[in-house]
Amino acid sequence: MGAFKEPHGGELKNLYLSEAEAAAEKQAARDFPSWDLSERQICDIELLLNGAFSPLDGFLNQDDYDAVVDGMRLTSGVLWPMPITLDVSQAFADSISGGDRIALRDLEGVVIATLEVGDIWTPDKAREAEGVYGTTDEAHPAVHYLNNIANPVYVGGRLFGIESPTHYDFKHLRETPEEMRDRFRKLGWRRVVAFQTRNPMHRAHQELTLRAARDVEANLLIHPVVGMTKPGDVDHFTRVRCYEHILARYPEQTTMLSLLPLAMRMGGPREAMWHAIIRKNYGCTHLIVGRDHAGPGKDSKGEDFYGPYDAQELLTEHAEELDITMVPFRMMVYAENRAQYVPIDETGDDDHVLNISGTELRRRLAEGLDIPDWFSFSDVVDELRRTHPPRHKQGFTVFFTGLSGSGKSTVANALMTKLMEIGGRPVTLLDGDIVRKNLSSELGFSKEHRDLNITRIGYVASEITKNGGIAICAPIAPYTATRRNVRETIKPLGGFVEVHVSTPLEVCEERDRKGLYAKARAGIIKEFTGISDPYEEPENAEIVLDTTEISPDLSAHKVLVKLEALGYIR
Ligand code: PPS
Repeated sequence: MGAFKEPHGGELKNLYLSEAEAAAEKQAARDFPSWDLSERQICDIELLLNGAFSPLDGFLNQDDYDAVVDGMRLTSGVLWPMPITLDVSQAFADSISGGDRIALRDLEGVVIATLEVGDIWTPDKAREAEGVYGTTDEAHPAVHYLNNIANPVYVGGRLFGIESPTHYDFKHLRETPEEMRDRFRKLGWRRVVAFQTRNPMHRAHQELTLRAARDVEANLLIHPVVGMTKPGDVDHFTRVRCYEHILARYPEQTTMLSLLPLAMRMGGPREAMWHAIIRKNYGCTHLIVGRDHAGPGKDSKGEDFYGPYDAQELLTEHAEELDITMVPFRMMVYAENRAQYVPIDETGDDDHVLNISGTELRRRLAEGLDIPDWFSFSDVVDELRRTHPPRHKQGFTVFFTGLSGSGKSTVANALMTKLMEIGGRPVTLLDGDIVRKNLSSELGFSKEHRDLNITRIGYVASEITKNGGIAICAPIAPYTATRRNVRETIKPLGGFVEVHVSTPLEVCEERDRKGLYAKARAGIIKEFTGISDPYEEPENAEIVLDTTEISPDLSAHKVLVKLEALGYIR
């Protein structure tokens, strides 16, 4: 354990200009070329400006970038594992040169900082992926981001901070490194162990943090990431409410909760080292590093990207240089026979060990099943249940697709009435004709216009689903790719059930309720689906209904039965 220095953590960069300088710079920035920061860049810039990324004083220039990618160090020799780069479009890069000053704006157009442009270069992304993450497999979230979301050109240079990115949420829990050090100093916390997390905390986490703090005789900082975490994680609003409940369960005056607006890369060992340096900058003396710290999950062959203890090994290797001590985390499990949590390496053959995985927890939430007391605290579980209601309380979309005259609208109407009879959730019908009148009145029937029409329907349905309602859509939706996009937008927000109304063209044409087929055959209506325009048959619809032989009532009933089987109604 290294001797404690006061204040701990070494020199802290503060890249903000003084008030007067910032006012002048803001005025001058009106004439600078301007770059709108992405969500990740806003996270990075906040931590650059407030010193959490000390010793960096801006986005990396090319020689530092090369040194970090290849050797995990800046050119000065200081350990720095993660390339913090400003990625911009080719067009923007072409409009600036080294020595220029550029304005960096948040999503609302507020100038957060200016950058004195240093190097401008096109990185070899495969080399960056291999060097930093040890893989070019896009199943790794950071490699996916690098290849598909990040812009192609990097701009390095010094930053001049004008104002901190705005946060409207949990202001009372957001400390800068300087504020955090001040608080530790004021409270006399000479040794502080940080706990990094991107998940809700349950009893096992509390047990292990308490043990870690006791073992190294330190106070505890719960320091969850609230910037960008792994896609699919529990949203930070829910998590922070859970952390607030759990905080109340630590012995008084021992533990603090503060939020870290970091954009994680899920970079395993290198990310663990980055986390350690950041926590040192916040004034912590220790960091808990567990099994598979900042792990990205499985690669495209189903193998782990990193070994479970690679992160601990890397930190051990560089322990001398790090100026923050790792507390290796032993996984805590519940031994039912002892009615207590114990480190897994202290369990024996006689112990009956219980565990609930993240996947199992999500299943129990989705199905409204019991989550036992030994696993979590009731107020934490209540909080999770509020934002992860069981399926019968979630919103969902029923998306009918089929030819004109196939019976979509009639079945959709029957379904709507039956769902309203069941009650409990508001039901909205987005029928083809209704939408074309109220949402898409300017659109025709070209592929482009049909796609736009379906995208709009998908957007409205996604909002309804997100807010717990039922959306019934009944457009022709002739294109597979567009239907898939709608599915992918809605699926993470609730249920999505595609119903292919497969009534054959001959039957639809025979019915010809609106006389449109006759007009299409006569060439009076152009681009008519099934006659002079394509209909791509769905391959993965949850339900296929041919209304030639069955009534609308029975058709709607079949949809209800499916919704019941999936758990969306009961
Ligand atoms: S799409 O392709 O999903 O955007 O079509 P949609 O919004 O469902 O609109 C289909 C209704 O518009 C009438 N109509 C046509 N349909 C297909 N092709 C052409 N060219 C066309 N022109 C007008 C038709 O009444 C469709 O209604 P439904 O209820 O499907 O019969």
